[in-house]
Order: sequence, then structure tokens, then C-alpha cells
Amino acid sequence: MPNRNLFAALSAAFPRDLDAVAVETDNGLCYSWRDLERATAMIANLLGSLGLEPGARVAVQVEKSVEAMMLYLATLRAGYVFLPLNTAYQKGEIEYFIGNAEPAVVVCSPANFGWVSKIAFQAGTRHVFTLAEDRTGSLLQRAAQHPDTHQVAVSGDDDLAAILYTSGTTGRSKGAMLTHGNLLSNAETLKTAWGWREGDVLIHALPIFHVHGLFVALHGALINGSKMLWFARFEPKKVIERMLDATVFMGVPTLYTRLLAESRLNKVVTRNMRLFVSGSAPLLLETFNAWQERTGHVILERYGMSETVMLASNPYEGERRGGTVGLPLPGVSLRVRDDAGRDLPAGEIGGIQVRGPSVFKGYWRMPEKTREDFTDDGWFKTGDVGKIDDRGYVTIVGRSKDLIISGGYNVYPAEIEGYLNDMPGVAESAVVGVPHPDFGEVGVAVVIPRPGASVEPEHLIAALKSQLANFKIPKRCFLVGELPRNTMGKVQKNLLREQHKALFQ
Ligand code: MLC
Ligand code: AMP
Repeated sequence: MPNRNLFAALSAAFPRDLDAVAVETDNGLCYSWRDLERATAMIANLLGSLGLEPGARVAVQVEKSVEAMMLYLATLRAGYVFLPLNTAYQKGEIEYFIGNAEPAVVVCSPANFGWVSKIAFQAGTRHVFTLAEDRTGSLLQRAAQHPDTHQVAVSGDDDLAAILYTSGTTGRSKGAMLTHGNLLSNAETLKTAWGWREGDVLIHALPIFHVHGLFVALHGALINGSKMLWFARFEPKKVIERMLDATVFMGVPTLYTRLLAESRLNKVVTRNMRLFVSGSAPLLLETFNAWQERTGHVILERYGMSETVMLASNPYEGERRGGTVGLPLPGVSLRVRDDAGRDLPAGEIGGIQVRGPSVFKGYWRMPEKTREDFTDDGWFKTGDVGKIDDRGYVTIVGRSKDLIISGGYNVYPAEIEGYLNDMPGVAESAVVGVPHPDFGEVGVAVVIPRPGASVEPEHLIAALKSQLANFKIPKRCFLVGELPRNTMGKVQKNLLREQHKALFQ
């Protein structure tokens, strides 16, 4: 049986000249392919020396750096399971993820070592390392004591490679279990679908703790042996400065609107580019058109999620239709069904369901949630609402899950409402998403205070900020006497959205 370990496939695509530059950072550092090969071997050997159980989780909350990327690759290489965590997550959030995933190893920034290690040791984690943006920390110090060659672990298609936490519409976050087969098949499919070729150079400006930056962008470049221009954070001016040296860019819509706000973005600076990919949130037709007008390039919009990696994409060759997410990728089947479970004909709107090699294995230790989200005949219910036209193009028109996508990050109103409702003086709350020119959509909180309580919106926001990742914080908060309800007593969020839709316009 061939080794289906994702790292084995990625490293097999490294160019023959291992001394060529693989990654160039925005602060002037260059890493060769040999550096990637050796450093991942050393970290994999360190992990291997810890006597971890098969399937052990390695949870990582560190700033974006090339070494953080190497840690991901080394975890795959050693055959363990990578669990990336957004750097914005705070104590309560980290406590939940570590408690739920029970990682054998936790890697955090040196600045957070005190509180993260306390949480980890209490949850039974045996090894906590640190890794800073400037390559300091105990992880690399310890790895430096290990050999720089390593035999890649043998993995099957079905072996776990990563767990990505995605929030549930009710209850706590669920860990989507992705296998080597899920990730490898998607990387191979996208390599062909997007025409990756010799000489490609990727601008990598996304965070590496979610699907878009960690899998789609990173695997795309690596499985093609392509160099990356690596940005620790997205800064539009710096990205534009390097565009002449690149051919591929991937971003969430906010990145495109911020680039468009720069007067230096034009046809000259983008003339060597061959592909701009957008995803993770709806791309407004307005942005799609403005981009084409300014740069001459047609953005390729694609659709995916943590549970499925990439599902659909506009064609590389052929018509890229703004406002659609394109056609199901080769090997992926999509269908649209009504609430009664009947297949809908072309053009009719219903729940989007998917089947294919990249669909995840299930939610970590939540078999009942996994069952709920699959149909009896094995299709995954995406929670997205849309239609497929008679040419096969998919359009997403909404979501049946109560979810706000803000700047490409998912925010679950139920989670924010839970925190608000627990605050003194709050009787009830509702959080809704409203249009925002920069983030696409942002949360707004509407709160009913308890009778006689003195509650200030600023205090509620400040209290949320101390407990939750910053991107989840509602941008505005209103106090009201009552919430609009239907005859069943359910809050009518559509009316709240309508009421506040012009807040940021
Ligand atoms: C930052 N802020 C946000 C925010 N990001 N608010 C709402 N939504 C967001 N996404 C807030 C901060 O809380 C802060 O508020 C203020 O904005 C400035 O913070 P910042 O850290 O300086 O922001 P910035 O670095 O400019 O970040 C914006 C961004 C970032 C757009 C670059 O959000 C980002 O990288 N987004 C990409 C997310 C992504 O990769 N998604 C892929 C998911 S995968 P205050 O009040 O504290 O000042 C997926 C599947 C798929 O969905 O199909 O790909
Ligand atoms: P996540 O759980 O972070 O992986 O987010 C996945 C969700 O992002 C999907 O279920 C969609 O709702 C949304 N999404 C991803 N790509 C697109 C897109 N191109 N257009 C609209 N929504 C998208």
C-alpha cells in the first residue's frame, strides 16, 4: 500500500534543487526546501521522542511564522494530529478546546505560557512547549538536539491528520476530524483545477489556523513545489509591493476590499499574476467587478468549509461567474434538498448537501452531532442554503445555521448571547449580523436589561472583550425593552437585521 501521509506527498513535490528558496518572509528571511526538510525532521524527531500514543493531538496557539508552519508539517510527518487554534482565543475558549481534545502536546507563545500551561497540565497534557515569532522558545531549542533526518510515518487515507474546531449553532464548538486522505485528495484536486504550474509563486497573507491559509494556500504551494512570499499579517501596501514577484494570491473578501482601497493597485503591479482566489465568505459582485476593472483579472471564487475542505470552484479555464461559487470540484457531489428531504430541481433554493473524498470523518467525540449532520444516505448537510443552475453553477443565498461571517471568521450568535445572558443585569439578548463595508458582516447585540438594573452597553462590550476572541465582539450594542417575536415566541432576527442593516453603510 502506498504511504498516504500528506507530508510524504508534499515533500515528494519539493523541487530537485533543495537549495532553492521555498519561503521568503516579509522581514527578509529566506528558507530553502532543504531547511523545510531538515527542520521538520528535527521537530518530528522531537515529537517522536516523547513517547506519544498513536493519534496523539498536538494543539498549537502561536503567532504565524515559518516555524509554526514547520511545526504543522512536522506533526503530519510524525503521524500525529494537528490542532490549530486562533491566536485571538482567550482563556475560556482555550480551556474548552484543550479540555475537549486532550492534546498530548501543547505549543503556545512564550507570553502565554503561564496560563496556557496551567490549563494544559490540569487537562492532563504532559508536554507544553513555547514558540515565538522570532524563532525563540523551548520547541526549537529542544528540536535542535534531534537529528535532521526522519523517516516519514506511514499513514492510511483514513488516519487523522488534523482537528479543526468549528462552533456549533447550539452548544460548544465541535472538532472536525480531517484525515490524510481528505486533505491529500483536496490538494491534488485543486492543483489540477487551478492550473498550478512551474514558476508559480504564492503570496501567503492569511492566518494559518483555519482551512484557507493552512490547507488551501499552503498545500497548494507545497504540492506544486512553489515558492511562497510569506506575510506574518496582511498589510495591503506590503502585499502590493511584492505582487510583481508573484503569480497566485488567495484571500477572504475583506483582503480584496482593502487592496482595492489602495491607489497603487492597478494593471501594472498585477501584470505577472495569473490567479486571484477568494473564499470563506461571500464576495460581493461589486468587489468582483471593481477588481476586474482595476486589475484586468477575474477573481476565481470558491466555496469550502472546515468539515469538507473545498467543495466547489469557479473554473480556471471557462467562465468565472461573479456571485456564484462555481461548479462542484471533480469527485465532489453536491445536491440541494428541501426540508422534507426531497431533491430540488435546478434553480430552486434549498439546503446544500455534499459527498466526496474531502468530507470529514466526523466530529471529535461527538457521534450524535455527527449523525445529526449527515443524512441517512451519507451526505453531509452543510448548513448553507443555495441553488444549482442548469449549467451546474452553485449560488449560496444564505445559511440555515445562525452564523455571522465577519472578515472570513465565523461568529456564532448563540455563543455571544450565552455570555451576554450570563452577565448581571441582562435579562435576554439577541446577536445578529449586519452588512459592513470592511468585514462584509459584523455582529450587533440587542439586549433587554433586567427591570431596575443599570446596564451600560459599553460595559457589556468590555466584559465580552475580556472573555472572547476579539473578532467575535459585537461592533455595537443596543438596550431595548423587548425583542420582536413571532407567534411561537421565537425572536425574529430577520426584523432586527432589517432594523440595523444601515448602521455601517
Ligand atoms: C479583526 N477584527 C475583526 C476581524 N478581524 N472584527 C471582525 N471580524 C474580523 N475578521 C477587529 C479586531 O477585533 C480589532 O478590534 C480590529 O478589528 C483590528 O484588529 P486587527 O487585528 O488589527 O485586524 P486585522 O489584522 O486588520 O485583521 C483583519 C483581517 C483578519 C481581515 C486581516 O480578520 C483576517 O486575517 N481574516 C481572515 C480570516 C480567515 O483566514 N478565514 C478563513 C477561514 S477558513 P478592536 O475593537 O479590538 O480594535 C473558512 C473555510 C473556507 O472559512 O472556505 O475558506
Ligand atoms: P468554516 O466553518 O470557518 O470553515 O466556514 C465555512 C462556511 O463559510 C461555509 O459553510 C459557508 O457558509 C462559508 N463560505 C465559504 N466560502 C464561501 C463563499 N465563497 N461564499 C459564501 N460563503 C462561503
